[in-house]
Amino acid sequence: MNSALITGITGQDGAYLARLLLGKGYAVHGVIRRSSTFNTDRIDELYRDPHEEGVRLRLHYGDVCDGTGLRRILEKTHPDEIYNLGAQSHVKVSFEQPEYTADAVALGTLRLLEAVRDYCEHSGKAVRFYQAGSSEMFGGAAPPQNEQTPFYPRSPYAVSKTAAHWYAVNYREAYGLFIANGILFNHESPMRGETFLTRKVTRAVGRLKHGLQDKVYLGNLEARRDWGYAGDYVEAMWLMLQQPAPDDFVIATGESHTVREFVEAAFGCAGLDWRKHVEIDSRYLRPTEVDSLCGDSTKARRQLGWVPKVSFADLVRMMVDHDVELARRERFLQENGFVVAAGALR
Ligand code: NAP
Ligand code: G4F
Repeated sequence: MNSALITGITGQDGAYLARLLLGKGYAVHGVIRRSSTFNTDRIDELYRDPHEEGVRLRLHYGDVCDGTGLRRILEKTHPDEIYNLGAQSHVKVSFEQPEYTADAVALGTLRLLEAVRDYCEHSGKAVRFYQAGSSEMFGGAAPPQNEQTPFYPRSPYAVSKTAAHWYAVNYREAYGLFIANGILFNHESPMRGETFLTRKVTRAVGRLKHGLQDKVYLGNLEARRDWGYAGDYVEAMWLMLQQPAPDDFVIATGESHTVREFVEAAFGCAGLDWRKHVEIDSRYLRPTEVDSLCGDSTKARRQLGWVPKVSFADLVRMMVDHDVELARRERFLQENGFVVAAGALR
């Protein structure tokens, strides 16, 4: 049985990837952070009591800021494939916590690569490694962006992801490790974190529809993003590790929309007029913005045979339908005297 180790398994992509790999018959090991509240909502559906027979999903406490712990997890789990998804992944937050972002995103990757380098050497095992790179690394470079486009990072997050990318390239060249860098453009889903633009908007649409709020405050409406569906993107991660040789790939739909267009589409799905409910709050603006991302994934389409299946319109509809239903339940509980904690209904 193939086995995979996922850092960031409790995040959006970790949850979709774990589901994909379990479906393919893998044993899946996930690294989770100790937290004073439960942080496993997204994978609860996949989780079974480890005392049961034949359990294939196991969770291990760890943190990409703790190299010793990462080494111990490698020794315990003996993975064939590692997916390094763990990160402080919010661009705006990275301006407020640049040092921590660098520690988790750039140094976190370096710590894991160092552990893998030593593990491969002493075990003789050829572990395959996926590094979660980002289109934010292109930042200020003009679209369309592909594997040849020079990086121009515009946030502490993007600078850290760029460092992680180059660490990965260096470890591939220096030590002959199988390391693939995915350069993924924005990908979303009903499991997207609630403070990213798409989910913030679709959550607001659901709550507006059910009379639970009246306004939503946003920042820059003119930025363009190439938004795809997370379920499609984790397939690309897996495909990268099934190739005969490691390489780097841009994963994108090739279609971009402004934030304003996303907002219009999402409100439209619920029959609402966004102009009546959206207000601008400068606190959501970034000191340096990435104005326009639109990916050219020709290489992935040719070499991996990867194509995105979910269109922009279907993605917006999927997220709005999910969040309108979520808000309906929240309203029902409120009307029946329950106090509903944010996230409890996810
Ligand atoms: P996400 O939902 O924010 O999930 C991030 C995951 O990393 C969570 O499981 C989080 O744990 C974990 N994490 C955070 N800090 C950690 C630390 N110090 N040690 C160990 N784990 C830590 O992000 P995502 O959207 O799934 O993205 C997955 C990866 O792809 C990230 O590296 C992100 O930067 C990158 N990426 C995302 C996109 C996108 O559009 N989604 C595009 C390009 C690249 P908690 O649950 O405990 O917080
Ligand atoms: O949803 P966002 O916060 O995503 P962003 O900054 O593009 O980053 C995401 O995608 C990257 C891949 O390109 C990942 F690497 C990264 O981890 C993350 O998943 O913002 C999208 C756009 C930005 O231009 C932002 O300025 O929406 C704009 N925006 C406008 N109002 C807002 C808001 N973004 C957020 N989060 N909240 C707002 O109120």
